[in-house]
Amino acid sequence: MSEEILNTPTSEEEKKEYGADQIQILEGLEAVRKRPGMYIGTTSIRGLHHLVHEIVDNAVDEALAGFCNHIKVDILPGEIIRVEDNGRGIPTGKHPKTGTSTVEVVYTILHAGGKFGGDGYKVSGGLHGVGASVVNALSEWTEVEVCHDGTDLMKQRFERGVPCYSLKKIGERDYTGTTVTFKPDPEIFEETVFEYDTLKALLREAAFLTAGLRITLTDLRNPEEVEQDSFYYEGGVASFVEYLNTNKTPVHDKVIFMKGARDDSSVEIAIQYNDTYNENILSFANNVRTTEGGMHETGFKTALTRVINDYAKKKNFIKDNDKVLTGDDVREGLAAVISVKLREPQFEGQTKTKLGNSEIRTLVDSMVQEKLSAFLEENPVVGKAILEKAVSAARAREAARKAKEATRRKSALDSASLPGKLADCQDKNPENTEIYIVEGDSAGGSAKQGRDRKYQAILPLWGKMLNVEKARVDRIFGNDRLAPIITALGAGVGSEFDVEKVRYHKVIIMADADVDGSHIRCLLLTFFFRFMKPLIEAGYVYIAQPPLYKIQKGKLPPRYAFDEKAMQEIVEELGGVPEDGIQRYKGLGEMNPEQLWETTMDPANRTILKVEMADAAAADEAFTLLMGDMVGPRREYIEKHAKYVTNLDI
Ligand code: 0RA
Repeated sequence: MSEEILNTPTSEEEKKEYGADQIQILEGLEAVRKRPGMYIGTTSIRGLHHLVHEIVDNAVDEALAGFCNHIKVDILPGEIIRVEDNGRGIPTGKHPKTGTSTVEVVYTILHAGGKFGGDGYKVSGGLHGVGASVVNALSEWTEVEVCHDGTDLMKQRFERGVPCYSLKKIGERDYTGTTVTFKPDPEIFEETVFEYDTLKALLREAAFLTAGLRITLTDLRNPEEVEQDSFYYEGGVASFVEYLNTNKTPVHDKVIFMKGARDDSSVEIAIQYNDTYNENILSFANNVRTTEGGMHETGFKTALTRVINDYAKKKNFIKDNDKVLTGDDVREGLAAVISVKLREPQFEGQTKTKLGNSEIRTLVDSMVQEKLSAFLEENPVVGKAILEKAVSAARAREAARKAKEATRRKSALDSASLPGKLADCQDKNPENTEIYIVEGDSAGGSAKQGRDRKYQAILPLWGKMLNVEKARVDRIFGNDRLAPIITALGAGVGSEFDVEKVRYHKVIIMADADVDGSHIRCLLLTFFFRFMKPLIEAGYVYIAQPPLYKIQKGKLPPRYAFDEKAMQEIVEELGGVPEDGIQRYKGLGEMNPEQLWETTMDPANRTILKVEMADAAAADEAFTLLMGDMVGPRREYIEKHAKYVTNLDI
């Protein structure tokens, strides 16, 4: 076969068409580069990771079709990503509509599946359903290597989406598959350094959702410290639920798995109750996480509540027309994964992560109604354990309602009842204001003196902190350490939390850089995660970064460093510093108000880290391990993952 051009137009007629197509394609790529946000949501680090998701999704589709069982993702030096699969290989022949190869179509035409369908190529759900051409357009360069026929190894290179040459043969190979290598364009992305842990969480999730698929992630950026993780789950979503309940005590031994299908749609659900008080439901449509929920979640919740209430009545746990179990009651301690596949997913909502297809609601509802009722009938021991859990949740709810009413009445009498320890700011516009939650009275005192009272509020914490993981909402109200936070933020708590009412748009946790400080940060994050999740989702939660070292050389202004490495760099830069010029802070309390302001609170100098809840499953695991009642695994975890624990604090 000729090395050159597979797509040379043959007749004048075709040539004309080809020209017009080519212009359209270039315009398409240009549009993507002009408004990348429209296609991938954001050009932040999240957008950067979306690119990998998008390319991996294409390979996962090949696995779902049954032709691929291993996907390798490598992070190469220079922040380059390589995704290799052992599928059939993207078809390399001439595409009937364009005259170019199908490979070129897939990588240059927006929504290749929709418009240029045919040839068996279907566009994947994708994170935003955008496909490989968008990744290509937003990459400095992309190289695609394909072996489709088990003989010829073909390659095409693109720069900023534009082909450098047509698909050409570069060698021979005796197995099929597709390898895509790309370097995200620094002209487009604000951040181009990949986070190993983020990709790891993403790929683990993808492996859970495709039973029997192996996905291997390898970080080759530092040849001296190659990191690798490999994921393979025979049990699919059932394994996922087991994973969510790692280190929790299940209420029943086995995960309950249900599946069903109708027309072109299918649904798989796995559930298992644990003895905590929290619900953890993860839903997916075409392997894309639907954080905002949607029709599949609604169908599941409605059916679950109905099935459990019917079963409770049948077993005389509750009487007819007696107090029914609410949705919250039947979901207390529930870990569930809902995965639906459908032909034309409609993604709605603020972040386009809410599934809008109403036909899915009825499919999920009737499947759960049928399968879960049958399961409970056949497994009365499990059924009884679940009912006991739900009935005790209902009792606690009643107690919580009474407790809430009591606090509401109190605040109604005294409308300006802010916590006594709170030093509020003058500005009342939440967009301008921040609140520092400070560990320890002495640090709290320094913060109060050092702050800019116009827009900075200080809330010192004291007393014994409640272990949030084990707590129910009713106990939160009685806790003297968390109650002031709830009151100061002024937006309620739990299911009543309303992020629109929050009094500060920056909630900054400020604690020491030591183990105790780390514990406090973790507790507060757990509390926000469990009871004020929208606060984290809105990006309002931050971690302050107080310095660990002060470096003073002669009469020069003092310098500050967050860690030992930075300290040594400063010492070097200053050409050496006498030993007594280096002070290591043991705690925030050691800094005077001016120092605290200068290093940690002044927006002009400080570093604060925004808390992202990118992966609720990972956070849930870490929180549980760190704070759950299983001491053994917890210690083990901390010892093994000391590094990750500090990451979590970020
Ligand atoms: C459609 C048809 C065929 C392969 C693929 C798509 C395919 C696409 C991607 C994207 C990444 N990896 C992939 N692997 C395969 C083959 C059709 C046939 O040979 O009959």
